[in-house]
Amino acid sequence: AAALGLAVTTFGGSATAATPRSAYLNVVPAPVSAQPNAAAAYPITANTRIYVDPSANQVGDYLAGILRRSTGFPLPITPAPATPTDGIALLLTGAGTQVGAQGYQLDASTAKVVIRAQTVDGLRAGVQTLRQLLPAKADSPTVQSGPWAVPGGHVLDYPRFAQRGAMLDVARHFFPVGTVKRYIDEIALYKVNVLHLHLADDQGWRIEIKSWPKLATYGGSTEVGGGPGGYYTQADYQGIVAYAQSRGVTVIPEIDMPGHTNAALASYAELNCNGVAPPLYTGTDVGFSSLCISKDVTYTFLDDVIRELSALTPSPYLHIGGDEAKVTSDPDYIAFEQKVFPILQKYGKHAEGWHDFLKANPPTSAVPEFWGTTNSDANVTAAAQRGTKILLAPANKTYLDMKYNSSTPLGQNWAGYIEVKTAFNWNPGSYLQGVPESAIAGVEAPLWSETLVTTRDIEYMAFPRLPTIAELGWSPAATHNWTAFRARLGAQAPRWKVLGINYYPSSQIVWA
Ligand code: TNX
Repeated sequence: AAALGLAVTTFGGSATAATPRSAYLNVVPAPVSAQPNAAAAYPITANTRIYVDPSANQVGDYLAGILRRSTGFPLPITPAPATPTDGIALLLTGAGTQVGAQGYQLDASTAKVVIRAQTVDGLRAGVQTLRQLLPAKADSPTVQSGPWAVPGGHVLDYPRFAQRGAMLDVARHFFPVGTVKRYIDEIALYKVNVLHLHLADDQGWRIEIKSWPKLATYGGSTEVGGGPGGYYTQADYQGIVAYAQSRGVTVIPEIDMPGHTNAALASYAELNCNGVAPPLYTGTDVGFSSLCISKDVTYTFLDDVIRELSALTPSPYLHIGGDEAKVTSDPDYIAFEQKVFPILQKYGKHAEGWHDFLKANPPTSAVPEFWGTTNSDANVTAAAQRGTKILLAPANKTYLDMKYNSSTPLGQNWAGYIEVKTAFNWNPGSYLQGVPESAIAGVEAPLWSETLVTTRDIEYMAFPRLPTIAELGWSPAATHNWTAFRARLGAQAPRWKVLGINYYPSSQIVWA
């Protein structure tokens, strides 16, 4: 056991039974390194100030917003002096170069808490760690009684992979803006930095396109099961993008093509090869629709959609789907993608797409999202060898819509059952044959919504697997240890209860 008061910790180690487990050992995702100092603690009080480097004011506002609600303290935000001697300081100076573009260091002593980073995103990551060091009630939406001790210690932390993503399918069932924002808050807590929004599929088109208005007003007017559906106005979408940005999350929008397009085909007869619009679709089949590859209007349409969506999207990436084009021949598929890649380029965007699109030879900068269920794919390996970065979303590990087991009331099972241990026990750095860790852009957890209707449904499937995939994307491989993780993850439950997050109480996890 570590000497009293100062422990150098690794996350594979076990805590002694006599001492309560330090909050530093329970942070998810596991930091690169964390050293609790049990002799010190910083008490947040009615006099605490939040000092912020002025260019990071938004991060100060975010932290203050959370802590004012639960503590009832004023927590004024003040421009940071060069060397703060009290309070909670968020500084863009003095971080070691190891923290890189997304990392941070955190020091909590009796006098103060200091988070240092090289970027605003790094400070955001540090603030999420600070939240987890505080008692769960610090996340309460109503005023609670203290004390509010930040336990003493030091953290040095930065991500293993640059991209940690969550995908939400708002096409099969539409989710209102408030639900999407809530999900953004939930993923940000685990340092997930990309929200991939699946905005169009057979069952619904969910984003207003001014030059093709019926896409949203008609194509968005239903959903799986025949409900009323819905869509985001461009203002709604910009609100989502800005909200995400304020939490360090980049939105990558997806318009799936050439398949998964029934909602568009139903909205405009001229997009169909036979000139006849099919009816709207409210079932759950896949692979039956295709844009008309041979018609010029198809590419006028896509130019308009990509132009409008690009203008609304700060991210350099647009996701163009490309999966399950089962009624499109390979030559047609390739001809189609070869016309779409230049449109993206024209609007200054790189393509992200389901890895199926590799058969059409996308530019090296395009990012294939691997969703297969085996650990080898010749096209993905060849692309990685050409210098393309791969996003990993293996369906049998990361799909949050797969059932946990045969009695899970929601979800599907075509890629198998995914209990928490299954989601945890794989190594993104060596998962795909012939794809080295250096070729991995990151990891994403997709949540398809054929069976999901409410916020509670979303949360039940995402928790606790979303934090699990976030851990694989952020934490160093050296911290990967199931025995330690099942306790560390379980220690998150009190916070989920405070936040009202619904979750699956897996018997594999040691719940706090
Ligand atoms: C496959 S994964 C799909 C989606 C479905 C999902 C259901 C992928 C790229 N395509 O269209 O919603 O399975 O699990």
